[in-house]
Amino acid sequence: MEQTFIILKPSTIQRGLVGDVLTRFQRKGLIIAGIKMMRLSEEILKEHYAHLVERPFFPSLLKSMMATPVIVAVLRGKDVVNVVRAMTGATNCRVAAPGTIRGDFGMSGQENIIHASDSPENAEIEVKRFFSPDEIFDYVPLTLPATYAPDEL
Ligand code: IDP
Ligand code: MG
Repeated sequence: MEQTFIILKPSTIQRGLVGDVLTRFQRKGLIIAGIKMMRLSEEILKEHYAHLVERPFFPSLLKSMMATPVIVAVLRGKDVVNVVRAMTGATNCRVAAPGTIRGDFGMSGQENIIHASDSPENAEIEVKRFFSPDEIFDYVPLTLPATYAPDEL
């Protein structure tokens, strides 16, 4: 089954929203294949946000992402990359649709609660960037046959 990678950003830790955000993914029927707390280094952030390093807001983004440890997780499910991006919502929380995580929990463009991989290719790269193979678990939740039709599995 497809995997995606998420970061619960420092603003989410600071504001006590970790449970609320994770609950949404669990209620949706996604499998948590890996989860841990870690501090992000400048080095890993420059790699992860390579597409933004030249932007004027990058120093502020770096500082924000290093303000506290973060929670990183690998979620598994059918078409999970697109499902999680849709649940995440637009980058700026003030524009993100109500019902999305950013739309419901935030007010900022930078402090926008969560990172989620934007393509299956990037998801694979990001999972490898933040997790070692022994930190990701293969198991079949008992709820799986009630979550999908047989031909979807
Ligand atoms: P995404 O997180 O929705 O994929 P990206 O464009 O990849 O959006 O940007 C990565 C992160 O950089 C955003 O989630 C946000 O925290 C931050 N960011 C993006 N654009 C801006 C901006 O214009 N001002 C401040 N922070 C920004
Ligand atoms: Mg992005």
